[in-house]
Amino acid sequence: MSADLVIVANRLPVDRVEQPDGTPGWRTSPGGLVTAIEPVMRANDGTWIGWPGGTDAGLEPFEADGMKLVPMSMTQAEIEGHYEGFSNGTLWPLYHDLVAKPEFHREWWDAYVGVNRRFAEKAAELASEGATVWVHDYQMQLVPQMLRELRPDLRIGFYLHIPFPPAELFQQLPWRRQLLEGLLGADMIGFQLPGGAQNFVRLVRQRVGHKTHRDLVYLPDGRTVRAAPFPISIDAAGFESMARSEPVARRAEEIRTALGNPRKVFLGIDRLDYTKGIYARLRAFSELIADGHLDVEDAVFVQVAVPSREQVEQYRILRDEIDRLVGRINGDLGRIGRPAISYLHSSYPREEMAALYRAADVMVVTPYRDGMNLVAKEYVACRFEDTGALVLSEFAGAADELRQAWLVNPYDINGMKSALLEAYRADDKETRRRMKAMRKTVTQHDVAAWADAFMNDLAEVPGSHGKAVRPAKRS
Ligand code: GDG
Repeated sequence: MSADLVIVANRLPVDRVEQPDGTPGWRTSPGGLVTAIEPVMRANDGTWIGWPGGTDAGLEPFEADGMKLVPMSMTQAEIEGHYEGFSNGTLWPLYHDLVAKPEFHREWWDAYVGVNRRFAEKAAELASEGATVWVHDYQMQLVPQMLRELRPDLRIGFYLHIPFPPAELFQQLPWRRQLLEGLLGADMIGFQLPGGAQNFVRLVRQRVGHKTHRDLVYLPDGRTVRAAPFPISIDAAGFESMARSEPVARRAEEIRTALGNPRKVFLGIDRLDYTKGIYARLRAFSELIADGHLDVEDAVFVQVAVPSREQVEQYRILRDEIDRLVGRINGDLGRIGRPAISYLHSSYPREEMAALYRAADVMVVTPYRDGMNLVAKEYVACRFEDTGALVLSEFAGAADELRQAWLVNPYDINGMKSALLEAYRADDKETRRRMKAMRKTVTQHDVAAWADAFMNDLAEVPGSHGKAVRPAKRS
């Protein structure tokens, strides 16, 4: 097996499921990344290397939905050190502006290095002569350099899905230089926003001492590395057509009926993560009820919190805090059959997500820091009648593009209360004007445009290696 395009990501784009006959099988996981990359994968006969979850060893490569997938096993110690530890206990909070305190443990770092090395070796083994390898996200930052050493013929791209922090924060990392050098193994490094790319270039200049000019880094070996923003997006047309479908329309009606047909439905959908600002947003909403600005007969808040990283201590604490807050709010402010907050700790099929987006009048997305936030874009894509209001944190990458949202600072509870109330009270003309503009943005800059832009630019980095893999032709 040898491939002209290899994707390296911590996770495979499939989940392990039990089939009706009890045997194990695979289901494509519904993430936007798969939708984005699938067409490029098909056009170039690509191979995807990643961890399928769990500790099964010796899994064979297989095909799912026409994609060639190569499962990488992880031991329990690697899951704890590399994934839960260094990736989600060190890098995740550090890269999200220290929303939680990152922990630095040398044995976590060692596990991270070991897993990155194994992934790099697998990519080196599978890539054809001059192939393109696209490495994804914070769990894999050492792969570009390790791979470059093994296979100097390759063209290597890296994309970071989360923010890249300012130098002042990044500098805390005991392994800062290794991570920068790891990334510099790539020909091009993509970030969500221009700020992330600038932070990176500045750090490389200061910490590694390479010459830089604008978005280019000049390495002593003659290579040039480009660091540039590529804001990610969604399959906007796919979401819209799902939202327009008859079953989703019916389900949206059912949801509103089940909620007691309130005048307005507020909605939050997030992985249960401390970066997402769920606690503060629910407090802001509940204060509006307690203050008498909203009434539980008129307004309900549906909060979907998708289980996430449940083995990590901080996530367990957060879950308990939110459970308690919701219990207290509903106990204090709810009436029989009218809770203030309808709280769901669960994940749902995509159609159910579309029905929720369709049922919601005010979508509330208030992370303290977020690379992009696809939920905000999905809501916009589903509002094909140009109705509905989006309340969006200034600190989500999506705020750079969705300027017509009601933008808020999630640390400012009073400001958030005002924005929620304004969005609730806004007249049709105002919401329509804003939604129309946002829909234009999301439709034009969809995930296919994102993947094409990345692949095109990677093919054009001056002095890079490898054959160019071109984006898939799209109809
Ligand atoms: C990272 C960055 C960046 C959620 N619950 C369910 C479900 N989802 C889907 C959503 C959306 C995706 O998961 C979540 O994406 P977000 O962007 O909102 O957030 P992260 O998970 O933190 O993603 C982020 C992203 O990577 C992409 O680069 O935007 O900033 O943190 O697509 O719809 N999907 C289904 N059931 C659920 O219950 N089917």
